[in-house]
Amino acid sequence: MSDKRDNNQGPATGVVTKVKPKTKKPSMWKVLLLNDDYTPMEFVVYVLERYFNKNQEEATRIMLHVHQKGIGVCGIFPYEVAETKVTQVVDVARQNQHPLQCTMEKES
Ligand code: TYC
Repeated sequence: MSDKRDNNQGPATGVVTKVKPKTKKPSMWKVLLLNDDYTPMEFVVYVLERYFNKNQEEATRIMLHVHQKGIGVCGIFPYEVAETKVTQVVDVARQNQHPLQCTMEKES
């Protein structure tokens, strides 16, 4: 057994394939305001200015849209931001004894 050939061609080699990292962009959520018959228009405008950084013109436009159509988008945010906005709006409406409702819906 002295004629065994050494077949080792050197260090092991192989093709290194990169696995495509499957990361997804965080999905965005629409924050929606709902119309009701009792919340004053000025209060809705205030909420849009205070919590959604709208100027008076844009806030009024969104408020009137909700007033006329029943529902409207006040902003689109990552999940936790949207959740915080909904909580803030519902809380401030409650504190002021207005029935204003705010909810969120997945955007993409
Ligand atoms: N409909 C209300 C009114 O006539 C105004 C209003 C607008 C209420 C938008 C809620 O999300 C709302 N006073």
